Amino acid sequence: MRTALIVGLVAAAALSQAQIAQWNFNSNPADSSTGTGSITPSVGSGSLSLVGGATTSFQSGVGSSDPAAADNSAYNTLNYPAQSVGSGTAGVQFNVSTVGFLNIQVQFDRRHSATASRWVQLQYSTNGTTFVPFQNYEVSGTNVAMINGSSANLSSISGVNNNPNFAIRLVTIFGTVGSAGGSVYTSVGNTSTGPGGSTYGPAGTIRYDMVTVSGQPVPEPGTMAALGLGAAALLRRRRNK
Ligand SMILES: [Ca+2]
Repeated sequence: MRTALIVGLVAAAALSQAQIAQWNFNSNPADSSTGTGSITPSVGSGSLSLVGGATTSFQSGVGSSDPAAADNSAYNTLNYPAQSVGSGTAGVQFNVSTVGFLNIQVQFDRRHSATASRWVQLQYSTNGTTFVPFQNYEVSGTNVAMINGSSANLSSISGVNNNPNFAIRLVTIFGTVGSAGGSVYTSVGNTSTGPGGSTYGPAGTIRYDMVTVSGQPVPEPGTMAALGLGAAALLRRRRNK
């Protein structure tokens, strides 16, 4: 058992989490307006697209985890489906190759306006076309401030490792206060515990910033060999005791 623990610690040290791609949505170079920005990744490479009829503009990202001291832009999505239509279909899609990486994780900051859906869902794809629901995120209370560090740990999904077709979607879904699902969107501004919420509207906005895909580099063959030799040496030493 002790040998396995030591080998595990050595392996973990060799495989620390690294950023694969990140979008900070800021203009590059910075300009004087948060109403402009960029959809080119600020770290790594990948592409971004809109799904289900959503549209976007750039808006201020102030309050997000973006360390930019000035000109912090965010990706402001709107034109979501009408009430009771299209749960899980509209939002934004990020395509990022995970070739060379495993234990994939996703992190993002978000800000829902009062009339937006209080629920978003992260979906993942291993082929770029079929998307699988993975995790739901609600807004707490009627909070319309930036919510930083929403995350998904996809390390249990081996199919997303080392995959050139990996993609995620962040889409709005039906849900009531405290419970995803059902047949209606519930707005952030709806303070009742019942379904619906007369304030929900397609013009409600969900603003994203610091969308980050990270993973652990797949060990080089040399590293694997060294780990294997280390394990073998430890096992030998243990057997000789
Ligand atoms: Ca930003």
